[in-house]
Amino acid sequence: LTSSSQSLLVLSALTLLLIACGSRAANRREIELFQTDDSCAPQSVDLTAGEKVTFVVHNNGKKDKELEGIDGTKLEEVLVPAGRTRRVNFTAPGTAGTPKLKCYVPGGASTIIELHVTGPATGGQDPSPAADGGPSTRPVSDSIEVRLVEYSVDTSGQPVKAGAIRFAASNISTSQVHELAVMRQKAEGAFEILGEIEDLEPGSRGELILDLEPGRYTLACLIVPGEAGSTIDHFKAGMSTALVVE
Ligand SMILES: [Cu+2]
Repeated sequence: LTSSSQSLLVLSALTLLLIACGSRAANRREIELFQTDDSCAPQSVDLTAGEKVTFVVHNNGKKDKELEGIDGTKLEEVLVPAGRTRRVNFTAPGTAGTPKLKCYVPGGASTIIELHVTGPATGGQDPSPAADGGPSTRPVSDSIEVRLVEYSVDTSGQPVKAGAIRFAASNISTSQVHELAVMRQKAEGAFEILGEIEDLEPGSRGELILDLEPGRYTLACLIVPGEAGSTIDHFKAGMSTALVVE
C-alpha cells in the first residue's frame, strides 16, 4: 500500500468509529450537571418513567466531588476529580416519583438533586436499601465493631491489622437512618471514600470488607439534609472518628 492509501484506510476506520459512537449515544438523552466546591446545578431534573439518560458531570471546582443515588435511588457512586468530567448512565424508575441524588464533597458541602419522574403512577418507588451485608468468603485480617448513633461514630479506639478488614456497623439509633463511610484524607485535605455501608435503618446492621494499608483513616456518617429524612449534616454534627490501621 502507498502511504496515501494507508491514511485513507485509517480515515475510513476513524469515520466508522465515529458513526458507531454517535449512534450509540443517540439512544440516551444527555443531562449536564455542573459542580462547584459549594453546590451542584441544576437541583431539579425532569425525567419520564423508564427513561435512559447519561449524566455528564462537570466538576468546575477545586475539590473532588461525589455523585450518588440516595434513599434507594439506583445510581452507582461516581467520583469526579476537580476540573474533570465524568459520564454516568442512569435509568429512571418505571413509576412516577422523586428519586434523589446527592452531589457532595465528602465531609463538605452537599446538594440534593431531585429527579422528577413522570409516567404511569402505580405506587411509589421501591425503597429497598442498598446496604451491604451477608457473609464474605475472603480471609479477614481483622474486624472492627462500629456503633452509629446521633451524633457520633463509636469504636473501641484500638488500631486494627492491615489487610482485609471487616467493618461491622450497628445503627443503635431508635429513630434515624445512618451510614458508615470509610475514608482516607488526601495530602490536600480532601476525603476520599474507600467504601460505604449505606442506608442503615434504626436498629439494623451492615457489613463491609475493605483491603486497607497501614495508615490513618476516618470513619464517618455522611447523611446530609434532605437525605433519609434528615434535616442536619451528620458529619458536621460530629459523626466521625479516626481509625489507625497498622
Ligand atoms: Cu448519621
